[in-house]
Order: sequence, then structure tokens, then C-alpha cells
Amino acid sequence: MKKCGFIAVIGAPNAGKSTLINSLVGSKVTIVSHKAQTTRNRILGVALKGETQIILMDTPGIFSTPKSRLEKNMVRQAWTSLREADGIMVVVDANRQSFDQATLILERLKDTEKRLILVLNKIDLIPRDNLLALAAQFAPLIKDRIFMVSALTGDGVEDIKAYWEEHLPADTWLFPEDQLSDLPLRLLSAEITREEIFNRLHEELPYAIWVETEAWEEFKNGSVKITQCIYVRKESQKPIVLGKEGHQIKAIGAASRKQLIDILERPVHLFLHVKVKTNWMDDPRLYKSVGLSFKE
Ligand SMILES: Nc1nc2c(ncn2[C@@H]2O[C@H](COP(=O)(O)OP(=O)(O)OP(=O)(O)O)[C@@H](O)[C@H]2O)c(=O)[nH]1
Ligand SMILES: [Mg+2]
Repeated sequence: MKKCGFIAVIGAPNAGKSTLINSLVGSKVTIVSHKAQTTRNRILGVALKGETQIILMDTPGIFSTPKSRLEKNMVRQAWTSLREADGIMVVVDANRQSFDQATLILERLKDTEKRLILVLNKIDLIPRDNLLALAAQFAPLIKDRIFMVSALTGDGVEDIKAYWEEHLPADTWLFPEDQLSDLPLRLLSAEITREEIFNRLHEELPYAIWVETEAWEEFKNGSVKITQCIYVRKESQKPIVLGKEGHQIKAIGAASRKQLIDILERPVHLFLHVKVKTNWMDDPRLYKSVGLSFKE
């Protein structure tokens, strides 16, 4: 019997939501970085278990103090994704000092009729005793199940799949068997470049950046030429992205291209350029292109 359903994956920034989704899907469908607020919009990843299609909704991290229009709409996006979900998975970084954000999220969900599970992630980083104490602390807020996993090593991840296989409703599959994500390749490739920027540039710079795929040309020999623009907000940010004699942007481009070759399984020519666009955070077109709302 075929089963299918949507699971919203929510949690504080940096909890490991995207890493967990990639691990459940078994392929890279969403980008990951050590910095908070990496995911900016909702991305679907499709995991299969037996005859069950588990459609995972990656969402931006939820935090209480969003300031910019972008941040506010990111947090909004995470909450709205719950509406479409059949089940909810709250991911918590078990290695944190404070669980205020996770507690706030769970308190807001306490009356949900949907199936709600808690995933204590990053168990590779903490002693088992602390983990059990943490699970006990959260237990009153969780009506269904608590899982303890390492999204990074894969430890415990299969149990989550088995759980949703058991609890999702009988339904036809929404995606073809070989489709792992809903993200068009133009957007995914821009995300990959943004991931390399998040992993290489520091402090506020990654947050001042938006990457857009401007052109995508496929050639008869199977190769693809991808042209991307990296928008920064200030003239002074441009030389940082370029680096001395262009070293930084070359490194970003080389790393992104390497990933794209793996993902697209064909030769890739990647062209990156940087443009100053002071008000990209107030450009409705960019929000629309990734499905984010454009409220104040
Ligand atoms: N040690 C360890 N690190 C992990 C684990 N899961 C995720 N990480 C790391 O935690 C950081 C954040 O991971 P992401 O998957 O980007 O987290 P996220 O919740 O999607 O973050 P946002 O998109 O910013 O909300 C990355 O550096 C990951 O490598 C884990 O199980 N163990
Ligand atoms: Mg993420």
C-alpha cells in the first residue's frame, strides 16, 4: 500500500534541520553551514522508505528577534509550512547551553492535532547521561515520540524514517520515484554557491549576499554553462567577496563548480560576478523567485 505525506522540519537556526533532511533523503537537496540562518526558504526533500514517500519541508530557523524584512519573512515561512504538514518534526541541537528557542517553539505547538516528534540532534557531541536528562526535560512538551540522532553520522536517522513509514496516511505518491527535491536546478545551483560563501566569508557578509542564477546554457556535448550574480549591499563588500587579486571569488567558484559537477553529473562552466545592489533586501522579485512572502 502506497503512503505519502508532508513533514514540516522546524527548529532554531543551526539545529541541523538541513543536515537531517539531506541524511533522510540520502542526497544533498538543501545547503548546510556552520552559521545560523543558512536556509532562507522552504525546500522540499523527498525520502523513501518501503512504499512510503516522506516529503520533508526544510524551513528557515525560527528565532524570536527577526529584524530585517528578509529575516521576518524567513521566520514567517517556517511557521506557515506547518499548515500544509501532516506531521511535525522539531529539531533541537542537543549540544547547546540554552534551549529557550526550542521550548518556545514547542509551547506554541502544544495544542497541535498533528503528530509531533522531537529530534534531539548532534548526539555525537554529548555524553549519554546529559542526553537522557535532556529528553526527560522535554518529555512533558512532546506528545508522540523523542528521537536521538546524529544527522552528521547518520546514527538513529533510519528510526525516524521507520516512524513516518508507520504513521503517514495511505495515499498516492506526489513525486516521481526518482525526484528528490522540488528545487529547480537554477535555484539549487545558486544555493550551492551561497553555501560556499557562507562557509568562506565571515561575520555579516554572508547575510548581505543574495546569489542569483542569471543564465543556464546547455551544450550538445552535455556540458552546461551557468552564469551567476552575487549581489552585495555595499561597495565596500565587493572587494571582500572578490578577495586579493580575485582569489576569494576564484575559490568560491571552484568549490561551487566541484559540487555542481557532482550534483548535475556533467561538465560545468561556472561564471560568477559581483554586483552592488543596495536594496536587494527590498526587491520583491527576489523574494518571489524563492517563494518567500514580501511583507514588512
Ligand atoms: N557534530 C554534529 N554537527 C551537526 C550535526 N547536524 C548538523 N551539524 C552541523 O550543524 C551546523 C548547522 O547545520 P544545518 O543543517 O545548516 O542547520 P539548520 O538547522 O538547517 O540551520 P539554518 O538553516 O541556519 O536554520 C552545520 O555545521 C552542520 O554540519 C550532527 O548531528 N552532529
Ligand atoms: Mg537549514
